[in-house]
Amino acid sequence: MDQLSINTIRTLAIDAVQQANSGHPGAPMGLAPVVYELWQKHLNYDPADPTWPNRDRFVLSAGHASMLLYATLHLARVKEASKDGQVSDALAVSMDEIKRFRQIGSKTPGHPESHVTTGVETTTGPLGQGAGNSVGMAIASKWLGENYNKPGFDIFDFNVYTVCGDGDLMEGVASEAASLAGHLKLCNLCWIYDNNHVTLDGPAEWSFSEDVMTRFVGYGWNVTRVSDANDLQMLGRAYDVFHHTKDRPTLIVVDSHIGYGSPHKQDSYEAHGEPLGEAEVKLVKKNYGWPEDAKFFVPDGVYDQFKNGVGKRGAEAHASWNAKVADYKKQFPQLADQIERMLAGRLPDGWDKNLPVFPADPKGMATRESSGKTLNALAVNIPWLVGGSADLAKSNKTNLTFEGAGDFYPNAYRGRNVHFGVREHGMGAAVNGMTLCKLRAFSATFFNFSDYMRPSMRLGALMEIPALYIFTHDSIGVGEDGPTHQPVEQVAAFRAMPNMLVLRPGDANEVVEAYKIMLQHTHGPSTLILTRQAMPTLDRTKYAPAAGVAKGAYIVADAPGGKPDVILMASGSELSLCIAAYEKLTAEGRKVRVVSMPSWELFEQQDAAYKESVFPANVTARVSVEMQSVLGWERYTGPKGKIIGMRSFGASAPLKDLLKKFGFELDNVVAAAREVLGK
Ligand SMILES: Cc1ncc(C[n+]2csc(CCOP(=O)(O)OP(=O)(O)O)c2C)c(N)n1
Ligand SMILES: [Mg+2]
Repeated sequence: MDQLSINTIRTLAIDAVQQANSGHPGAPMGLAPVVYELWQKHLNYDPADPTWPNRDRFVLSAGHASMLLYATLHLARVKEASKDGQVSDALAVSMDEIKRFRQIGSKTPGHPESHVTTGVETTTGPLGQGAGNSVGMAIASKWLGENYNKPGFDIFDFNVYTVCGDGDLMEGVASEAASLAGHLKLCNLCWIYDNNHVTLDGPAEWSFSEDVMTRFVGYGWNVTRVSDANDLQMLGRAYDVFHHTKDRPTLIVVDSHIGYGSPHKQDSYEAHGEPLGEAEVKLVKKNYGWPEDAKFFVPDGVYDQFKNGVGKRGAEAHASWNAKVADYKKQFPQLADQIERMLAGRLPDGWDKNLPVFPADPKGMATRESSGKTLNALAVNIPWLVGGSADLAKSNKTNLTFEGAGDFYPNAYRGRNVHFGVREHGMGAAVNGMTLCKLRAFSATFFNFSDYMRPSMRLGALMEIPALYIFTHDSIGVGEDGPTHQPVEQVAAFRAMPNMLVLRPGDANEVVEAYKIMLQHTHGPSTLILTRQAMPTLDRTKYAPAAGVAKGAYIVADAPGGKPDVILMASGSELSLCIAAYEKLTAEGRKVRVVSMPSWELFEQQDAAYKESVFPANVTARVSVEMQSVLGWERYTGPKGKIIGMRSFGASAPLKDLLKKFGFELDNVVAAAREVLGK
């Protein structure tokens, strides 16, 4: 029966790829027994409720092998959950969906997408990302266990399993993640390495010859090997080794054959990413002892096999967990309430109490400063706001310093400050994994190094998860560190990213408003962009309240009667420059409006009437000021406007010299306004 079930996974993958005439049959054929043994005997997973919070997480980092996952979800009869977490009787992956593999609107896209298919724990495909996510999930499991478990009540102790290929292990992000996991001694993490000696272009030896086992031993992992992917007993033993290893993560190296059973394509890159072809499919099926002409065939007893394996084990484990939680609720109602809210993506009552209010101050402070104060106030109110920086916490001002905040250290997993080390990409992937496990997780680094974590941020956006990416040192305002550290094109690039909420607040009180928006933004990530250098805190009795941030762009200062001749617009540190220009031009008798524009995305969501009220079509004299690439500002300045921004990399010099060189000075803004006014 085991063999029949394994071959069902294989043939479903083969048939789906063949029918789509597109996809990757080889890895599912090689790995079917590995995944089968895991799901049947080890994975703590209830197919009747794929939202069970303490389920083990199964991550397919080798996302191209998606049919391996879809076939398993189908055969285990995993139920579908709606976006708000309601589980229905429908299957997450029906046979019809398998037949619609890679077709428009199907639940079976080419690579697994967590926001499309129930049971897909994270979106994978860009190699290495799933591995990185899995470290975040393991961090989350440890953090949750440490903070919510009580004697006799192990509410959170889930394990995280990740299937990685050669490609995953070649990627830098997986190396960062493995290094971090080893350092943190995450014994709840198990990576399964598909050592099949083949990659896309050809034999793996063309490009990959390091000793993976020694490398992982060096990371501080426990490493074991299974020399035959078809040996269920040895696989079972390897999983047992993982269960018994309580002081480090485990890597299981599995020697497998890509395209297993294919007479002409086994062990060849040809099995990697193309359908086998009708003739070869028949030969493979013959090899498996399968009816040659049967397609999408599930033999009698296979569904029952999964039902009696993972299904039964999962249902029992889930039921005993439910009973435990019912008791826990009685004994620890406050903690239970926290858990319930956290899992539902809600915030505690009073989550926004005691937020700082910053008094007007011409000298003001850097937005990284006001961010640090706001983040700390929020973290006091929201116990599951957890995160850290890639070794720049002191510069990012993201340390949580209130009493009891604590640090997340190896074997001391209670603290709120995670030290990601100089691993931006690994941090991005980990924060996504933590967020997928319902923590409100944040990362932090210099904005210029967003380039090092952008692939993970992009997946966060695709997955529609509320990850919080905090960046400081957001422009040439960095000064002497020079162009290697001065972002120019990054804001434009994130504005171009679908589903990414970008916020570049213009003073301390806008920072507070930005955080409020981010914390309430549940269906996508937020990128918060902050300065290193001080900027004035605007007098909000004189200028409009910072609450306008919620609309993305709002009028901060205006001409009498709301009838301006010229509009100055800015985000971030350039807002105060526009205000200064406003004062000067107004004193000259000109009619000026200043629009603060911390978020294009939020502004674009407003209705036409609001947009027109901020940017009346008949006011064509407009100037934008932003210490970032000019790209895109013409949308708001219009053809007759002027854009003050960056058209080159920055330079290494004291800030005042840079501001002069690149035109971010009062006189230049005033001159631009006069120019567009034509007088
Ligand atoms: C970041 C990234 N780069 C490149 C690819 C394209 N790609 C997909 S699979 C693959 C080869 C991976 O080889 P391996 O992990 O050994 O998978 P196998 O062929 O053994 O299934 C490549 C280059 C990708 N998906 N992601
Ligand atoms: Mg390979």
